[in-house]
Amino acid sequence: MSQPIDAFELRDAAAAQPAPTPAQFRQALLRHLQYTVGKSPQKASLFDWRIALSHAVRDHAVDPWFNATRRTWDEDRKRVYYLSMEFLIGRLLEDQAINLGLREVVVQVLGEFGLSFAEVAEGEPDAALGNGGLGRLAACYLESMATMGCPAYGYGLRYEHGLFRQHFENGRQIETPENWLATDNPWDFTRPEVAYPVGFGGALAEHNGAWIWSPGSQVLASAHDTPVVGYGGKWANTLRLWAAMPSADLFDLNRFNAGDFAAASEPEALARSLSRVLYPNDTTDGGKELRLSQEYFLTSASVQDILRRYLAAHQDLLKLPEFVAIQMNDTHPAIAGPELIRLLVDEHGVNFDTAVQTVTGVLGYTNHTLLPEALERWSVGLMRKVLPRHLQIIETLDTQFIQLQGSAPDPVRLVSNDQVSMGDLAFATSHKVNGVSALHTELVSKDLFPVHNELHPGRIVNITNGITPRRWLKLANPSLATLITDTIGAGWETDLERLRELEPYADDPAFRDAFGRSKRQAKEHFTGWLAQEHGIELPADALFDAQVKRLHEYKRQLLNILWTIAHWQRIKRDPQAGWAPRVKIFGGKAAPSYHMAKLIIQLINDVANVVNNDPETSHLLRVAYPPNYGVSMAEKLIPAADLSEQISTAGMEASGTGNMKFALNGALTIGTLDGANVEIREHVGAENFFLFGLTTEQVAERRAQPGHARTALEASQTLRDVLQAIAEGVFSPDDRHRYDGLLDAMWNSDWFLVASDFEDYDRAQSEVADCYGDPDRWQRMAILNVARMGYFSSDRSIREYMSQIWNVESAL
Ligand code: GFP
Repeated sequence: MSQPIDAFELRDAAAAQPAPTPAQFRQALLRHLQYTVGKSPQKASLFDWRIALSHAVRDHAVDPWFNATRRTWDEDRKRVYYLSMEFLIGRLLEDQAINLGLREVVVQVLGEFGLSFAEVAEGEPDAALGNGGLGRLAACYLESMATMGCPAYGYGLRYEHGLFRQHFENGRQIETPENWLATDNPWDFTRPEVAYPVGFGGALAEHNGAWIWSPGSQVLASAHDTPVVGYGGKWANTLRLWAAMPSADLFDLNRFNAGDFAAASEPEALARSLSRVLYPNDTTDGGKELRLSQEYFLTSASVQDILRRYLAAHQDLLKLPEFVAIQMNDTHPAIAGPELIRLLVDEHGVNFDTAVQTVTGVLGYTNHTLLPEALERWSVGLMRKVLPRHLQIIETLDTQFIQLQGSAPDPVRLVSNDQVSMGDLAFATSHKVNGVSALHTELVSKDLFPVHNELHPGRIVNITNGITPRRWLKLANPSLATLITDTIGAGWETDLERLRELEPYADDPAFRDAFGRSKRQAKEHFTGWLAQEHGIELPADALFDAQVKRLHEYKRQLLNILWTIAHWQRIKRDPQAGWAPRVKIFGGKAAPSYHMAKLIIQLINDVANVVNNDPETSHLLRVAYPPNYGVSMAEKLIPAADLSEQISTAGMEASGTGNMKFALNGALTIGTLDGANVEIREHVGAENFFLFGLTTEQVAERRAQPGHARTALEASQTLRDVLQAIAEGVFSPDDRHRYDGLLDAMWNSDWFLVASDFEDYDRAQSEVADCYGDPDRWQRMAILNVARMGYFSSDRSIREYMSQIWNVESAL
């Protein structure tokens, strides 16, 4: 008989593993190279080294991970579950090495083999499991939860192809599948034993007053875990990603043997499509059904896993809120409410009203946008087809919600005009709803959910977004991070308010010089990479003026490129006017079916083509648009930027987090009073921020004025000249009419108020130029920006979530 094994016989995981000596780490690395990868150092490729190194680093993550998991069980702690369709985690190797305190030893040991950490790490594909701010926020929050010792799981989907890969052909965006899983993913722990059936469609039947749902089809959700280690390696949580697995019977062996190979695999392929891509094009009915099914797939598997874990240690389901907090990242997982109610009522016999109360105690909902297009609405027909029992539950919730509104003549409905409103549903089933910046939360209360807010005062809270300083300063900007540590000592990494200690140095010429040198290093690092990777050469002594984010009309990349044209025209008119050389950097993807956003991308590339090849101006103005913007490009680009463009139409950007990353890395912001710009400006000081543009109230007033676009254009000769050049085909000589639609929108609708804000933006841009011409002043402002960004650490945000929404304590 075998001896029962205490897993921790292997090692006492509670005892912190001492940092390895270089000799020990070298041995571990070579062991993995030989026994995990099967290569000798002489024959190993960079790929082999990276896999071996990832395993050697990963080994150090396992103990804190075991330890945290075991302690959470032993101490019966409340856990947080963060449900998100996106986790934009990017690369993990350097991130984990930093958080585990291994970076120096890795650098040294790789050096012994003639390798640099940067070149080895560069081969890691970005886990592109997200699109923009929402997904990157989820990744920052995971890291902060681990750093703060908040017991938590991230739940998401393991998209085989993530978001698409972007490249440009004749300036146009072309999408191809992302292949991040094509080779070994060393961070992935496959858990084949953790698999849940998720049902779709089928029929409902009543039996003795209870409803029985018999799904028409089923797909298995199979778990893949990645440890998320906090800074200092004291705690680690789990990111659990679900992959869709067809159940074995979906493959038709008989048909296959009869030679009908494609048909034999079709049902299997369909099942797998659930975790193939993020954001399938949902302009078709099939696309919509797939998207809703993906959301349910994520939610159902996660909720089943959460209940299984809870029931392993408890019996009373009504105490769920004491031990479980589920955060819904936007409306995508909003089906969690009905799903939990369904499981409590149909499978555990809980009374409906009690189930609703319990579920509401568990759920929280973060709203990330006021844009109607992003507040999901599913047609009742689709819902009935895919999730008939959930629709029934939602209809009951709707009836209750109407009753709650008493005699209101026109009550807010969860289901209206044959559509289910997932925002209203998420609100109705959560005990707390949060906006992501002070301004956004105010608008959520006033404009989006005024009725809910009146019925449930106090349910809406604000938690301004944050970013992790480990990834966005320590990892991304080693030269600045080192300067900071040399100046104020270590510790700012977990106590970002300590950056305040840099303030007095803003007036110290020696520090200003060192600060300038660190910016220069970051610029050289970025331009070196850009030249090598994309063949784009940029002068590192120019002002780097960057706008990198998802392409959307409200974010107004158009305003930026129109101003760029105006600037070019001015330089051409007066080349000797002492212009400071500028590089306009753009980055970001457009949704494949978003025509106008794709046209704006093309315009940027067309302008780049003309401007960069103009011998009169190319030493003074360049436009760079490296394709396929993502986390690892951001890590190089953001530290290199001097100016951060945060120029959305006021009232439309919920928060922004890129704005925080740039300011923390010493870029000055040119921005509107929108999202978290408002708070950034308050923190860094109005005098250290280039403000322009209409306010949220003025935006509403302006939009109500008939013909506002034409009026604004008539008042701006500069902008008219720009539009004229576009209309004449200066940037599209092969197709003069390419931008007719865009010009027509500028003259006749201009919903995003590009024309209305143009002149003031232009004024702010000349202030930028003046200020950049005074390096001492610029440097001082940049240093003060860095020093005053402590508030925007995601540790602060997570602390607020823990106390205001999750009611959970740190285990550290
Ligand atoms: C969305 C919002 C942003 C916000 C993030 C995170 O991201 O304003 O900062 O969510 O809350 F729009 P994107 O759609 O911009 O990526």
